[in-house]
This record gives sequence, structure tokens and C-alpha cells, in this order.
Amino acid sequence: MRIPRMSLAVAAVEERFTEDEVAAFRRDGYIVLRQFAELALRDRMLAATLDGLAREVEPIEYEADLSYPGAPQSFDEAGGRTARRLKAAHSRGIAFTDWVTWPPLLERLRQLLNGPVVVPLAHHNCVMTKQPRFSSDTGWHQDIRYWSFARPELVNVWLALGPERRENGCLRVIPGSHTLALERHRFDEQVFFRAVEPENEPLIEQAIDIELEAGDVLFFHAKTLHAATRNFGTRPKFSVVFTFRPLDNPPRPGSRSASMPELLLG
Ligand SMILES: O=C(O)CCC(=O)C(=O)O
Repeated sequence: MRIPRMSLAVAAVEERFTEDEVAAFRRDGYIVLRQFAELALRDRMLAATLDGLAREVEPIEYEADLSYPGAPQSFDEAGGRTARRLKAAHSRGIAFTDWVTWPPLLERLRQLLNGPVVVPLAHHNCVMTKQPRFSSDTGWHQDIRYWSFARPELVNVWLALGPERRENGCLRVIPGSHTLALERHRFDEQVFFRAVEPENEPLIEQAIDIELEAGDVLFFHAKTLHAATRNFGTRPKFSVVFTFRPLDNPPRPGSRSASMPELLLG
């Protein structure tokens, strides 16, 4: 389903979410803030992104690493070295620290997470890059699927550095899916929510496109089902993505989620 873009959004004029906006996030598992991130900061993040891509600064996840539908299947074939994500974004320039510590962002995260905020650097902490010729489809999934925390309570912040449309592979979400108890058999071996499955189809039909302009920010719950197609457009798409957790929701000891230091922002 396509719905008018502005009806998804709240204007970023207030310093905090209103109670209704927080309630909408809790009900839908996502909310969009239009024109939230400032241009100067976005430009600095974009410059670091373009530099990292041009110089192939590792760590990079390549399309060929995942072999999602549409991706080059090996590093040797055409487009084999197409980046899917510049990882460790936080180490790629002070602009990324400036973003995750930006008070208007933090204040809103404290509202959604009910208190002090931590940035786990083991997950997301990346710039998603979707290239026109060699990008891939990401199936329906919940980000929490491979993460390990005391509770499945984290909020992802997805910042568009340029336009995101259905055509160039914008994110699609299923409203309210973060509240559902979905049995394991509804997911495949890689824990993607099965798209061709009569039991799942009615839910997938409720999906909406999160179309964004540069500077718009999508907040979504780590249990919200989401997916995206490859980029059918002609220009690369870049999105800065971090996840945030409440202070009292630590990673489980010994898990990948606990394998890296975190930023304790308070
Ligand atoms: O832009 C995409 O393909 C979606 C990426 C995504 O949801 C993820 O990597 O968790």
C-alpha cells in the first residue's frame, strides 16, 4: 500500500515528541521525523561516506558477501566489489559522533526508550549504500533476529542522506508488527519472514513504503518487520543507521551483541 508521504510524518519543529507521537511509535513500531538532521552535519557524513567508498576503507560489507537476490554472487564477477554497508560508521569521522550525540536526537530517544540511552556499536553503526546496478533485495526481517539483549527493546535510527523512494529501494515496514508473537515456522532458515506463505501474506499486504527526503529520519523498533528492494534508480542511495538501547537492557554476555564496546550517552 502506498500512502501520502506527509501523513506518515511529524514535523521536526518541537524539541521533543508529543505524547501522541510517542503513542504512535508504540502502536506502529515506527515514526518519521521530516527534515530533522541539519544539512551541514549531513554533508559531513556524506563526505566521509564518499571518501570511504572511494578509498575502500574497511570494514565494508560487500553485496557479494551476502548474496541476497540481485547481488553479484562473487567478488570476481561484474560489480563484485560493490559495497552494501560501510561498517563501523562511528569510526569514520567525528560527524557520526556529532549525529548520535546530537541533543534533539538523544532527547527523543530517551522518550522512546524511557530513560538513559546507549549505542551498541556491534550492530548497524553503518552507512547503508545501495548502488544502482549491483544492489540487492533485503527480505522481510526483524533486526533483533541475530541480536542478543536482555529484552528485544532497541530503537533504530535511519537517516536519509538523499531521497529514498520505492524505485531506489526505500525501506518498507509493517505497522504494528513489533507487537506480534510470530512463530518460528513463519520464518525461513536465515530468519527472514517467509514472503510466499499464505499465513504471512495478509500481514505483508499491510506494508507501507517509507519514502524519505534527505534529512528525514525514520525511528523504528528492532522487532518491526521491514524489507527493501534493490535500487532500480540511477543514483546511489545512502542512509546512516545506528541502533540505540535503554541503559537497563544490556547485551547478553558472550554474544556478538556484547563483542564490542558501546557508547554510554546517558
Ligand atoms: O536497505 C535495505 O536493503 C534494508 C537493510 C536492512 O534492513 C538491514 O540490513 O537490516
